[in-house]
Amino acid sequence: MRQTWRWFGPHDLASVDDMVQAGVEGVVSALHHVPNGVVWTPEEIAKRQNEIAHFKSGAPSGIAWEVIESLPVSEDIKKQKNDWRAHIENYKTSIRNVSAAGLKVICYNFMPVLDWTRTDLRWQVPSGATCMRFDINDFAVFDIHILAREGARADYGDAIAEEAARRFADMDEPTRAALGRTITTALPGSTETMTLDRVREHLAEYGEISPDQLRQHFIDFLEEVVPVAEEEGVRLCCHPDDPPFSLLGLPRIMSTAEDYARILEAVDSPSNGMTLCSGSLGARPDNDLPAIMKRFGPKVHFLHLRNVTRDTADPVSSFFEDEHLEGGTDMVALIAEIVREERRRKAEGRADHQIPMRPDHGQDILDDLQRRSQPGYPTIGRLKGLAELRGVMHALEHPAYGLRD
Ligand code: DNO
Ligand code: MN
Repeated sequence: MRQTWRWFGPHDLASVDDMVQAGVEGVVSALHHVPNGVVWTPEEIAKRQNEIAHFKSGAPSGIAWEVIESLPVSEDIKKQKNDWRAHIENYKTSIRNVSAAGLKVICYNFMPVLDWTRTDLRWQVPSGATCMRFDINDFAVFDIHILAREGARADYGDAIAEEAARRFADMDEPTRAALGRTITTALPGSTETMTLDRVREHLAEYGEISPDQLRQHFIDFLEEVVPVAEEEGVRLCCHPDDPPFSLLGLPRIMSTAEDYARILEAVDSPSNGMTLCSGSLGARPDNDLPAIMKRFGPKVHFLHLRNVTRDTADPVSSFFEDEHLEGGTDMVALIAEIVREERRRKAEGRADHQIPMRPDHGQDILDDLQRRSQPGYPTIGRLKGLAELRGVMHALEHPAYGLRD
């Protein structure tokens, strides 16, 4: 695995110096200030590359921007409305521009309206560390009572709906407003909070779009952009839905192994691949991460490694972001499958035999607790995760003590 780290740019609390000290080999970044649908220009791309290439002192850092996360797919493209055709052309231009700058891995997602969604960004675990949590009951409070979406109650079982009613009654106004803000703040890289009316408008626009139709829109998009990626030697890799189930009645189509199989087969190309995010997919008990790695190995172009612990074994459950080696995913088994895949690629002489991996999120620990980083992206908690994952990787790759098959 190539050890990478997400960096939000010069405003990130972690500096380039910090990344190098953490043992980072390559950087994952994006031009968050460019609106969705707009072309990434060579100038803006070069500027970010230059920021990463230097320490605070101005000396060369020795690390480079290696993975794009994300080149966002606009809502217009997902809905095939308004400017979607122009946005697809812009997407192609951006692929060409980043490729000309040497960037060959592009992560994106196809989640309608909400990207990753949590109900608590600083949930405390017994040690005093904090992490992100998705609580289905709190989400139902928002959906049924705060947003008051028509028909919402029917999307939850009685137990959840009743618990949500109790919780809503117990919450004061500021607590309700804070919950709404947590859920509707477009994360990450942006601090834009959608008003409830804006959320309702979005939902209305998706009203008649079924999961199959959204999947078709996705395939239409890929049929346009994958040939350009192929020409450029660029690997596109779709991030899974997070959490991997429908929210607010919106279609979600990249939540399971079967969802990936359909999309990867529909547009079969080395440039159409997957971002294996163990924390996102792992929030569903029926997603077996080592098996997914084994099944899609050659198409896995980027790895997000983290772990979640679910409250229940139900398909739709509350969960929190646990430590990297704790939780529902057997991380050693998953990394073993990754090492096997990398060995196969190496044997084939593939240049991309090392798959870029980042410790996806981390818990806030030690000084992180005072620093208020971008939720999920504390420096020390992620460094801890990276170090643990690196340890597992070294052990499994060891010529004498590591994996034999
Ligand atoms: C959260 C991230 C996601 C991811 C996008 C990829 O931390 O893993 O927001 O960046 O979904 O497009
Ligand atoms: Mn992820």
